[in-house]
Amino acid sequence: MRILSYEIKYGANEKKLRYTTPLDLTAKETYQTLDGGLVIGTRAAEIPGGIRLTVRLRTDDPLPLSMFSVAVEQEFSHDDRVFLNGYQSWSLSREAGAYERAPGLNPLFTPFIRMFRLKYYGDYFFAKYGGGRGQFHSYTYTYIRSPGGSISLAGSLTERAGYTVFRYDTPHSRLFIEKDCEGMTLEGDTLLLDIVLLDGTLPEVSERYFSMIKPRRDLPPVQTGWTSWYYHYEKIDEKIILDNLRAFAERKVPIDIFQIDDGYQKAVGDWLGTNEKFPRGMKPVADEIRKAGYRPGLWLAPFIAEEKSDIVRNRPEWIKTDRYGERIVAGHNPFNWSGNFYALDLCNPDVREYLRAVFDTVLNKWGFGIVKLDFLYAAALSPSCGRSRGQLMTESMEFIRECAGESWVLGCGMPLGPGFGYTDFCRIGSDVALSWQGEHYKILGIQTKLTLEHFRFRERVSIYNSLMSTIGRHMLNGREFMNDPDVFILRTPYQWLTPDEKKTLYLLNQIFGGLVFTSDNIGEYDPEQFAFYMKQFPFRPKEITSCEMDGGLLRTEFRIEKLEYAAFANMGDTPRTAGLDGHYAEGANLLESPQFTLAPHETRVFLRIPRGEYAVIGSDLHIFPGSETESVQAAPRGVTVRRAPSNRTSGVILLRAPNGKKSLRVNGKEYAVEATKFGGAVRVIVG
Ligand code: 9PG
Repeated sequence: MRILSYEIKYGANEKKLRYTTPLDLTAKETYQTLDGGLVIGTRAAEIPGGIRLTVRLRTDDPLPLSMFSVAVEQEFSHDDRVFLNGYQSWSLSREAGAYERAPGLNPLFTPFIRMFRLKYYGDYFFAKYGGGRGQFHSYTYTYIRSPGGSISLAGSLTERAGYTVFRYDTPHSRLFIEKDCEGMTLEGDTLLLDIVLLDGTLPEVSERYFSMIKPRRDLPPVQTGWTSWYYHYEKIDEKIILDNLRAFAERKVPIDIFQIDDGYQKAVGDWLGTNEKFPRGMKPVADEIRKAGYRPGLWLAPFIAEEKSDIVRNRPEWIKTDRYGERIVAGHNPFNWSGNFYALDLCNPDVREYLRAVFDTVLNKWGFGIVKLDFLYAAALSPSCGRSRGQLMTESMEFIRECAGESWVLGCGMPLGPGFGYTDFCRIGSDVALSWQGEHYKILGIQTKLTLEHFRFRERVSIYNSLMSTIGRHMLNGREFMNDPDVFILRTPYQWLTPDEKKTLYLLNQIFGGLVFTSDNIGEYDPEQFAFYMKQFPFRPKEITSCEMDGGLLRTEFRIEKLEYAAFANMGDTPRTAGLDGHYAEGANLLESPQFTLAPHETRVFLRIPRGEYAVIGSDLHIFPGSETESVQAAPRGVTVRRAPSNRTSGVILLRAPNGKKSLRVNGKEYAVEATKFGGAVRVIVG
């Protein structure tokens, strides 16, 4: 990547001004005074593995800034891949071929798109969608992956002055690093741009880049749990919640969080009152959850209010308006809500005071220990108060943290960059649907094959869409927040997934997620489903060492402490073959250089058989064989294998026996040593 020049557009003395200036990085610092007294300073510094470029602006009189862009020269080969980070949590984020097309919403469906205000869920109403080959953009960070696997990353260290948009034009060998500064008024000193360009492997550049971003938060440990949304949706009541809670408590399932989603509140916006389905209010429910040993969680959408809410009816001045005085619509949901929902005006001190009271009530009076904050993008739909969208979003996230104190926040529907350092957990993909591609639409009463994929709606509810971002954004997990990949589904009723699809969603969420929930009523599971569900415990952090997509086939390698795994997922609709070199275990089956065919939407996980005496070389107690075991201790009187306390499954652990042993005493029982493909082993029966 070679930085060429910058371009700036602003207003001064009633004129629109525009400058383009070459950027000479051999000069460490440059200063230039432009018309209207605007001073622009650039600074380039070498950092380990790359460079850091900062751009500062200074003006005594307020000046409107309308555009800032840095042009970078970069040659793209046809085999290069480019990571495109979507606008907000739900927006598809994936690697694209350097010469692919990624056009905006499909104009064929304009009436529907208008009716449901789909534009406002994404960036379609303000971003540039060229639609030509190699014309696409990425928010806050991006990288180019060359065929050998080397990575060139470009990332912003702060979105405080506005979203940083990496806009590609690959046929013209260009990458433009732009600030979305619409609506921004400059005054005093502004750190406009602070970016790094880094080269290395994906784990290397991720580690360097994300560790430089400020503010930083100490992140919580990985979490498992339950949420009410993806089974009952808004049709929850106290009984449904407590029935589900009982199913976990009776079986002593060691989840961490039990979260109530949308459906308890009086209306979206009216958070201080519950509806008739929660006649005792929320405190008694939170208390029961705590009594069962779980952390109670509650869903809120603090920046919006729906049509029928008291806020919309009685506090019209709390709703943000555009320059024509029209209320700003954040979306339209006639299904579970009352139609339009509107953005609150966070510049209004009364709105802030109300939200402080809401957080105080939910966290301190009702006693919830984590809040899922949804539709956060609504804080920054339109520039206002002299601030760009990214500025508004960053300040809103700062406000959220102020309201929540040290309580855990799970961000959702959130532009990610501005939330870095403010949330503990964050949704990093779309909602899952109850089928692989989401709903097929009926048009004029006729069932079609059309899904929102045909609309090119990147925020669409779909398992495929969700998983693509779970894979694409995995590097954020444990660095900026703990990734929430959305729920997995193992149940039988009310879903339309094949067994392979259920397993893929389960395994990929467990590999790449830092907070993994389900909405299943585990009391409805048959014994086989329950056993499979229990094989997630203990849920341990993963270190992803490689992750590559090859035309719909995912191949990833990761570590759980010292154990090494490889997983393959066929995200495509036709069978794919794959293979591994070396010694692997799939469950308790030992395999030499396995070669296999993956059915559409199928995933398989393999443990690389570790070396050493008394190593666990296979196990069917856990979806990641071997990670159920905490320690193996060998003493003259026998071997002790200790499982993690949360692992309660039954099955076998394959333990390597040292050379020359005929039998081995393990956990007080004598086992014959069997000859396996890879030497002597004992088959320890557990449970
Ligand atoms: C509650 C839900 C759940 C869910 C959230 C969010 O693009 N869309 O139209 C769209 C609408 C709703 C939505 C996601 C996308 O769901 O992600 O987990 O909390 O709200 O209403």
